[in-house]
Amino acid sequence: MAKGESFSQVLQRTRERLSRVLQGVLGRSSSVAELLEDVEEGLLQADVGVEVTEIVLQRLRHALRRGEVHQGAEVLALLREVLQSLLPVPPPESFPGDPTVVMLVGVNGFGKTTTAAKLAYRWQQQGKRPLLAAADTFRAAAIEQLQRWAQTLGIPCIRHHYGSDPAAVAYDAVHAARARGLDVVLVDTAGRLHTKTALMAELEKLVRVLRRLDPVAPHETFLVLDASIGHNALAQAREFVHHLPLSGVVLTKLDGSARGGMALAIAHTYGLPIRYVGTGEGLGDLLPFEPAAFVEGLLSAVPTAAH
Ligand SMILES: Nc1nc2c(ncn2[C@@H]2O[C@H](COP(=O)(O)OP(=O)(O)O)[C@@H](O)[C@H]2O)c(=O)[nH]1
Ligand SMILES: [Mg+2]
Repeated sequence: MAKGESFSQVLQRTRERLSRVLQGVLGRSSSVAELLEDVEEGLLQADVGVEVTEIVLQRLRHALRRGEVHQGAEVLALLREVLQSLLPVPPPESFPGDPTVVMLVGVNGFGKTTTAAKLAYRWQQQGKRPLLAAADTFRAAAIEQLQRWAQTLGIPCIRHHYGSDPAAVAYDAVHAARARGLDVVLVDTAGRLHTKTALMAELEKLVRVLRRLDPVAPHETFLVLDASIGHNALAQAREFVHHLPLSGVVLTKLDGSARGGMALAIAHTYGLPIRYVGTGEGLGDLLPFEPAAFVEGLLSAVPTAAH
């Protein structure tokens, strides 16, 4: 089982793309215009996106013009501050339900099923008793995949057969958790159906049925986004944002991605906090999101004198 990496490690490739920003800020550029150009190119290359890059540039431009910052270290400190201010601080983990219901939604292949298993593992380590619900009934392989994770973890997995109603699976899962006194139900869902409309209708029904059992369920609905796809993942997931009561994002596959800058675009585009980050395929490869540590990981290839 992989031990899990730090932000500094998983952001290495993104940081390489940002090196232009640092070179610019820390002295390469001979004028303010050149500095801003270096920052712009670096941010765009790391997939921060045009809109957020423009916000960052405006803040820097403004501070430079008013003489609030002058030299490299000051500009860098401001840059850190601006980037961090763009990342909402996630709420602390809490388990208010009986059981707490956590739903994972998102495009096929983005990492929902793996994340369900990782969260179950994480909470199991904290002494919670989780249960997995196989509500992606569109693909037989998805049910088996979740079942295998449940076996590895030694926890129950509620499953019906392929093609059955996902809302019925979730309903049974909550009942089973209550009957067995379990704390958390993780609902894995489909990322693809015959049409997008059908998928959204199915997920909305899932929420309605859960609310019949507990008016405030699902207590968390996480949108799972694939960092290796970068900005494009945001466009692909738009439907989910419009149809579901999302409470946060899990950004998967940050390991090996040079597009970690998309984390900054997520908050801006969706107004959602990132809650966890996936750093590999193993059960332990999940980090709770921390804006300060994340920004530090983005910009840490800096000589200490510049801090
Ligand atoms: N490297 C890496 N691979 C991941 C991560 N999360 C998921 N995957 C892989 O991505 C693929 C799709 O994941 P899966 O959970 O089946 O996606 P789903 O279709 O959304 O349920 C699998 O091969 C996973 O092992 C991650 O954080 N890092
Ligand atoms: Mg899946």
